[in-house]
Amino acid sequence: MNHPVQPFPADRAARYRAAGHWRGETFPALLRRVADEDGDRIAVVGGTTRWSYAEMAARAHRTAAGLLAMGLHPGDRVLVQMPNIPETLQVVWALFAAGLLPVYALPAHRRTEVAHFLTRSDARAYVIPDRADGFDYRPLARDLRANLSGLEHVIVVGEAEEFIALDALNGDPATLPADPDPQSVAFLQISGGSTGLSKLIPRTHDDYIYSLRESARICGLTPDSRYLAALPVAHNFTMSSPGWLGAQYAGATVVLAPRPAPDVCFRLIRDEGVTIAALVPPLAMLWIDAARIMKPDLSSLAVLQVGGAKFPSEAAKRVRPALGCEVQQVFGMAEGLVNYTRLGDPDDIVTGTQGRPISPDDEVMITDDAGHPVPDGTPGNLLTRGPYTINAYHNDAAANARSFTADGFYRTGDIVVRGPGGYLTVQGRATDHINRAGEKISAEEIEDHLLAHPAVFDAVVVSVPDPALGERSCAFVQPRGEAPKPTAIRRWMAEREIAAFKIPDEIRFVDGFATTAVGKISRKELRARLRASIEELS
Ligand code: J2J
Repeated sequence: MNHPVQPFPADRAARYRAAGHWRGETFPALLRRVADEDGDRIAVVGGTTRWSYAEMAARAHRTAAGLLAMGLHPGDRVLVQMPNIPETLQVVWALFAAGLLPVYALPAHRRTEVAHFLTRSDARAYVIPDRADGFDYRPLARDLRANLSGLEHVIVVGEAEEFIALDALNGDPATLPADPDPQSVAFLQISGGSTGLSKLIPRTHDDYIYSLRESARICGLTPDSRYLAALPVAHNFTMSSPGWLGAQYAGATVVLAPRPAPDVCFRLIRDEGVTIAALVPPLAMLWIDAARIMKPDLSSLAVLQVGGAKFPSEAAKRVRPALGCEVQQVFGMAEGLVNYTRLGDPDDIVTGTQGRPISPDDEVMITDDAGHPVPDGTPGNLLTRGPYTINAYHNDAAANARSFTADGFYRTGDIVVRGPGGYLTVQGRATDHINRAGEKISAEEIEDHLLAHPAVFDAVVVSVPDPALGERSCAFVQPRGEAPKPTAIRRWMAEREIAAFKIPDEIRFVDGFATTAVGKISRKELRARLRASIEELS
């Protein structure tokens, strides 16, 4: 079996410890600490449920012991595909307490992605809700368990049918294992997937908890803060920047929104006294527009964080007038590096940049395509290395060869400019993915699906600017003979059981793709030309 490892070179690890970044904290110890220090405070609110830290921890500890009693062993991986409900936090903390490694899938993922995550991570168990957002996860789990030999256990929150109900996992916390090595891998997060299927990102206790602690500090969280999780809790932004984990690190209250819609969230902000919320740009713009009409009481809201995709500065300027709160831009990635504009920064920084790194030990290198550093003020490729950025993906030699330099810098694929004070402005990206309202879609992955269609001879997928989504996906399809109807292609893709957000927003048929005298041009260049052709037309 392939155990996740996160090899920080010894010299850098020693430096991060000496600097006090890595303090040997682990998730199981963190849960005990918050239960101890903040026991009576409300840890999480969701629907009609409110759990204190003591209650959340007690539940997590009993579940953890139940998971081990079922035959799982510390170090085993467990795929978690859960919506924004308190039980999700219970499950994640339980996995940590049991020394099991959560692997996170988004609720929108379907069979294709889930099977990939299960296989890549060698997960032995899969945690799902019975139903969420109109989708029944049990038939999916049934199918996967019948077809993937490594998947032994399915745990269901709600009506379990033949599976194990979360509530039935009730063990003796005295049986829980000793705390893990702080430098060991705590969980696997999923990558945005710029080439092919998502890669798995191994994060350690030491590195992630450092980013949580600093994120909570930078975002001004105290035990009196109330963090609204409006985006899916499995997303790295919602989890860690500062996210619900950062909020709980600080002993604050996490308020879970079932959906990010303005009516739902405005009500929660008012009723629960939410102080900080995090959104992707299209939702922030939706909230701004809705607030004009709905005139909600958002007086408790001090900070709106916006990240996951570029927030246009004109939109950033509208946040305070419309919502009455400060805006904080967040430019992060599940692989590590997170940048924040700081609370109280001047307006031009807050509206015009995507922030600066968390850590003085985040090494930021901006290069031209030949790999030579460019001066500040000049756009270039962002590479980074530091105390909470991974050094390798889990079990993926090809991706590692592509994504990391010999001395351990991660190639983010983003094109940025560094300005005064180390603030970064995102200019674009070098990789071919579509950032659709913060959801990253690999062009290559979608092209591969399209090429499997019998009536498709060739296909090229590109991103197109979109007023509502930031970017939408457009598939150029060269048919084999008569072109099928776009709706037929879309339906066919949905039947391939992929996340709905990956189905092309637009399908255009072409007679063929450009070739040059020396043969076929690269797909990268082809995508660039097709993108340009759309921009010319619009
Ligand atoms: C432009 N592009 C951005 C921004 C991310 C905090 C916040 C976001 C993520 C995230 C995260 C951007 N402006 N403000 O994990 O902890 C694009 C970049 C980046 C990629 C990473 C966090 N914020 N992006 O979005 O792993 O292209 O993480 O490399 O999903 O999103 O995507 P992801």
